[in-house]
Amino acid sequence: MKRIALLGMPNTGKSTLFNRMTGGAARVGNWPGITVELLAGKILLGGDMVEIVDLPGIYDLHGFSDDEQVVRHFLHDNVPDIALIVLNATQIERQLSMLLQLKQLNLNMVVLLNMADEARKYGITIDTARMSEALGIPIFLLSAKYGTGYGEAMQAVTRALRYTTPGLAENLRDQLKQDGQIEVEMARVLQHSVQVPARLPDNLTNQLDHLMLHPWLGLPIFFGIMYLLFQAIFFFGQPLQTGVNGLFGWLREAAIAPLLASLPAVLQGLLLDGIYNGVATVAAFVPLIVLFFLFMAIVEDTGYLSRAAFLMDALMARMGLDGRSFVMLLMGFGCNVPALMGTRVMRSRPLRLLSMLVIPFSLCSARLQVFVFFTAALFSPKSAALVLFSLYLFSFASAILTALLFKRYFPNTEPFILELPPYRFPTLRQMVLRGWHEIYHFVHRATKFIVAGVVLVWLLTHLPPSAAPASAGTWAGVIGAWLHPLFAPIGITPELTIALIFGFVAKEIVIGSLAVIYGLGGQALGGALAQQLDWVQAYSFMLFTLIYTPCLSTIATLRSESKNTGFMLFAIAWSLVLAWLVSLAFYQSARTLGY
Ligand SMILES: Nc1nc2c(ncn2[C@@H]2O[C@H](COP(=O)(O)OP(=O)(O)OP(=O)(O)O)[C@@H](O)[C@H]2O)c(=O)[nH]1
Ligand SMILES: [Mg+2]
Repeated sequence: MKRIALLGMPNTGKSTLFNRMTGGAARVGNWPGITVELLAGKILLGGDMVEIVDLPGIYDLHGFSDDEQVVRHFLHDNVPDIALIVLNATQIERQLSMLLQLKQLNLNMVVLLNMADEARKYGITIDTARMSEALGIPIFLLSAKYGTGYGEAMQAVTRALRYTTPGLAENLRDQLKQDGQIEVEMARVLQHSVQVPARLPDNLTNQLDHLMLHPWLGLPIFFGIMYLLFQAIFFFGQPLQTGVNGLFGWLREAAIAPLLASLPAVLQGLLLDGIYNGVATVAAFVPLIVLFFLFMAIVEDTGYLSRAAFLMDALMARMGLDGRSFVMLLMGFGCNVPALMGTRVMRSRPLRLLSMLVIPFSLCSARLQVFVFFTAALFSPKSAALVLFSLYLFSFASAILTALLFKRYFPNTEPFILELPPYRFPTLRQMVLRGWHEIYHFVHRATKFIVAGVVLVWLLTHLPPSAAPASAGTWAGVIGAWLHPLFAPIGITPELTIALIFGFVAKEIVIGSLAVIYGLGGQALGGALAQQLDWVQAYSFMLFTLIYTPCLSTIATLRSESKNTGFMLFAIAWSLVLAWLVSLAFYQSARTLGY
C-alpha cells in the first residue's frame, strides 16, 4: 500500500488536514506540539488504497527533541511515497527553510500552503505557479480548516501518486548543503513569488492580546475565564447527568430486571448490582465529561493556551518549570496521559522529568467524576462549588510543592521561546469530531477497565459464599481490615479503602466499585454514603483520591516517556506519601478543631 506522510512545522494544520482527508479525529489545537505520535488512517485515493500518516510538527529536521526524533525515525524506516509538506502560508519566509531541508532528501513531495484564509486576510499574495517553477515541486494554496482549495490539492496528490517511489532517502544525518546556501536559494524563491505587506493590518489578535496579556489584568482575566468555563460545564452538565441517571434507573426496572428475572439470584446480583449499577453510575458522567472536553477543545483551539503560557511563565520559572509546563498542567485537567506526552516538545531532559513529576497532580476529568459525586452527596449545592474549587487549589498546590521540593535535582537550562499564534475560532465540525472522540474514548476505557473492575469488586465483596455480601467476612472485608491501621488515621473506612485500591487502576472505577460495594446505584448510593460518612471523612477521601497516582495508564506513560523505571517508581511513591500526609494533616486538624 502506498503511503503519504504529512510533514511540516508545528501548528501548521497537519492534523486538521489529516482529519479532512481521513474523516478521523486526530487532536487539533492552536498550540505548537499537539501531535506527539504517529497517527495513520487509510483512504481511497484515485482508485488506490493509501495510508495517510499524521506526524508531529518539527522545527528542524536535525532537531533533537523527542518528537523530532519520532519524525526522523519514521522517515528513516519508511520512505513515504509522497511527503505532503504543510506550511503556514502566513509565515512562508520562516517555513521555507524546512522545505528546502526536506527537498534535499529527494522525497516525492507535494507542498501545501495552508491557512490560505489567514494569508488573504493579512494581504499576503503568493504566486504558487511561479514558486512551483522555481522549486520544481507542485505547490498549492489551501485552507484545511474551511476546505477551500482542498479538491485541487487532492487531485495533485493523486497525480503525484503515479510517480515511482523514490529510492532510499539520503542519510538524514548528513547536512547536504550549508545553511548559507539554503538562504540564498530561499531569497531566490521568495523574491518573485511572495508579497507580504510592509505592515500587517492591525487585527483582532493584536487588539485582544492588548487586553489578555495586560500586565495587571492578564492573570485575573485568565482565572476569570477558567472559573466561568467550569460554571458553564456544571450548569449544562448536571441536568444532563441527572437525566441519564434517571434513564438508566428506568431501564433497569422496566427492561433489564424483568429480563434477568429467571436467572439464579447470584448471577442476577452480579449482572444487576455489579455490572449494571457500576457501569450505569459511571456512564451518567459521560455528558459532563464530553462537555468538559468540548470546552477544553475551545480553549485549546482558540490559541489562548499560548497566552496562558506567556502569563504564567515567570511564575513557573521560580519553580524550575516554564510556561509549557503550565499548559501541560491545564491539559492534564482533561487527561494526564496526553499532557505527559505533550512534554516531548521540551528539549531539556531535567525540565521534562520535573514537568512529568508534577503533571499527575492535575485534577483530571476522571477524578472530577469522583468529586462531583461526593460533593453532590455530602455537601449543600452552595458549598459544593466551593469544595470543588478548593480541590483544584489543592491540585495546583501539590504540583507547586512537588516542583519546589525537587527542582534542584532537575536543573533546567533550556531557554523557552514562546510563539503566540493568532486567535482562531473552532468550527462546528472540529467540535463534533472532538466530542465524538471523547465518547469513543470513554466506551473504550469502559470496556477495558470499568467492567473488569466492577466484576472484580463484586467478586471480592461476595466471596467466600459463606460470608454475607460486603460484610467483614468477605475478601474485601479482610483486605479492608488489614489496611485499616494505615487508613484509619485519615478517616477512610474499609469500604472506601477498597474503592481506593481499585482507583489505582483507573479513577473511573472508584464510583463504580462503591456502587457494587453498597449494592446501590446513582442517587441511592449518594444517600447511603451521606449516612455513613461525615464531610470531614469525605473531604479526606477526596484529597487522597486527588493526590495519589491517577491511573495505570498514567503510570505506564510515565514509564514509557521517561524510559526510566526508577523515575516511575519514585513518582508513584511520592504521590502516595504526599496523599497520605495531606489527608492526615487535614483529617487530624479538622477533628482537633471539633468538626
Ligand atoms: N484559519 C485557519 N486555521 C487553521 C487552518 N488549518 C488549521 N487551522 C488551525 O490551526 C491550528 C493548528 O492545527 P493542527 O491541525 O493542530 O496543527 P498541526 O500541524 O497538526 O500541529 P502540531 O500537531 O502541533 O504539529 C488549529 O487551531 C486549527 O484549527 C486553516 O486552513 N485556516
Ligand atoms: Mg497535529
